[in-house]
Amino acid sequence: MSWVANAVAGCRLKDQRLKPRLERILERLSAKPTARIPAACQGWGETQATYRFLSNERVEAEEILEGHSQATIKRIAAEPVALLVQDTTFLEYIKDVVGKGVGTLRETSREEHLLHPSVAFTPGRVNLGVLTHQFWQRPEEPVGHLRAQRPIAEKESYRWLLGYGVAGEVQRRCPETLVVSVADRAGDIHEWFLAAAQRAAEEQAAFVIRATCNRRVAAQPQDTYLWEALREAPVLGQTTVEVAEQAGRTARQARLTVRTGAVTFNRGRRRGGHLPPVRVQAVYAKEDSPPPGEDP
Ligand SMILES: [Mn+2]
Repeated sequence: MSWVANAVAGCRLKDQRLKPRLERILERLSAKPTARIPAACQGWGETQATYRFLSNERVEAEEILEGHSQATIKRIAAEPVALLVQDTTFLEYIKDVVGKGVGTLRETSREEHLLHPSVAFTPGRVNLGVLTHQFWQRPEEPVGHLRAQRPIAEKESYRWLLGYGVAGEVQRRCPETLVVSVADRAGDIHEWFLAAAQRAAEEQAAFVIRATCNRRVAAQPQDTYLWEALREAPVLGQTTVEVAEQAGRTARQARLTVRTGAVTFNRGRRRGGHLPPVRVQAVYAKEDSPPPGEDP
């Protein structure tokens, strides 16, 4: 079976007659992923049919993704390690507000949507597929100090917890695979560590989250900070990474020393109380001898 047929087989569309259409659309768009719909489709009839499908009120995004997600979970189950990478991407639609035929006047409205998918990869960077997506529009942003007071569920950081929940569900369904939820600095939130610690063992996915701040950690004889605590931690080994060129920096290979240690993050302050302290395994990678004049 082709991957497209495989991805559509598990879809439960309300109108099952639409499945061949979905299969055709996936074939066309995956063959030319950067093309506009008319350029990806073959002929005007097919283009119109695609637009009809996409504007069909009875077809939900979840229903389209479901079959592909099921197929992705099967691929994950066959791997020893799967990385479930989540991140937020911004989709911007510019619409002409003024109709055609009114001269050169051009007025546009901007509509921004946020998309937060979980995509599965092998450690060798083979894409295994998309698991879930969260799609939303930002409500009017309250001013800064009000924003900090909102409970986590109302904040966008809640997306990361939902993403970790997805990883836990995949772990439960793929007990032979080490499932690792991966996030950039936006995922460094105390609630995530607590959620991980509180989950039942069979759905406790591992996680790798880039640290965003130098948190206070519990230590004897007195508390210290994360970077300080890890500077003396046991060395796991050395690794080399490619450092990309940037303004004021030439590309180079950086030799990193990797250390690891268990640390306890102190309780987190939140409106109406504190979150309990939580113990995590921290990994510290540092370039020991950067070229003269360069930051490590
Ligand atoms: Mn990001």
